[in-house]
Amino acid sequence: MGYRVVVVGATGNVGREMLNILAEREFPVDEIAALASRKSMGTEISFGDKTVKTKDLDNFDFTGWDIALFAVGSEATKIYAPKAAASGCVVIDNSSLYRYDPAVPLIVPEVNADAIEGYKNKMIIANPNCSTAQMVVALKPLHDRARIKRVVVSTYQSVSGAGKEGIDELWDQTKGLYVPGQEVAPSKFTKQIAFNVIPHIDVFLDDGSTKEEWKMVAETKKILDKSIKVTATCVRVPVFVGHSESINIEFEDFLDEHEARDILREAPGVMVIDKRENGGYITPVECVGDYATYISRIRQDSTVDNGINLWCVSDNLRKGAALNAVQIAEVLGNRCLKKG
Ligand code: 2RA
Repeated sequence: MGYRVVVVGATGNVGREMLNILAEREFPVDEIAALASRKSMGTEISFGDKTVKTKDLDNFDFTGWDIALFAVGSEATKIYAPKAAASGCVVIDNSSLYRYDPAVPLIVPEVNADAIEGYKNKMIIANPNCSTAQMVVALKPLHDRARIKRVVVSTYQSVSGAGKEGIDELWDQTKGLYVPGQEVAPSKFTKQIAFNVIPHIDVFLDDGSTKEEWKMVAETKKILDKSIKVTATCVRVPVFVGHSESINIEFEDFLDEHEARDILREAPGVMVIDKRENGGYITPVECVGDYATYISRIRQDSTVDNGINLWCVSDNLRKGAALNAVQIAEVLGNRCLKKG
């Protein structure tokens, strides 16, 4: 006996990855429904070795369906997630709409799976921002050992975080720089992204930070520990898939870099690639399509009493979105929606 699973936003990058990962991990699916806007209705999408045709989200009845993985923006989520939840279908939402709602659990299974019991409040579970997910996977095992006081993170976020349009803009601009007459002005991003970096993701807030940076602070506190001080600088870089992060961590207690490396090697969801030699570290092009949160460059920060620096890379469409959502569904199924 399996589950009747809906993927909402099946034609987008994250929606397609949700279907791929449900099949890869052999999630027990009795029936799958791939939903998209009316204009995309009938689009054939891969689901393992099968294909499914998209149905119209607007007319879909969620009654009798067990789990709905949402991969659409907050506006559409605001309309359809309550409909699904009211029909008794548990929503796992990748948008930011419900992440900061105290009644809605915000889950990274390797970090706070126990909080999933809160799904009963609204029949909704929130998936974190991609840049948060990989970071808390890295922080959790170290926090358990030496209690983190403060985190300073700089991100190097790929253009796929901005959707298909972000990917297209990098491709078209890069091509345009080499093919006369095909120059492409910035449209999705505020400045040229090809061969450039942009220290601005999402909107600016009154304190001078961006909403993307605020998300990393707020979500780390909700998922891991509200006492941890977090400051972030989120930067868009000309990489198609794979977010990278330089993370500086200050602990309550001293943690030796060798012990930190050993702890991370054993941590769930983590792969350590850390040799002090050419190529002894992870780069984003190497993480694409993987499940792991990769960690490299683990070293003492001798400028403070109890500091560690590290480099963290993960596929933002997978651990940063679709994989984490499917892992939440696995925990939900195993702990809360037991089938005969
Ligand atoms: C980005 N984290 O990278 C945001 C949303 N996916 O653009």
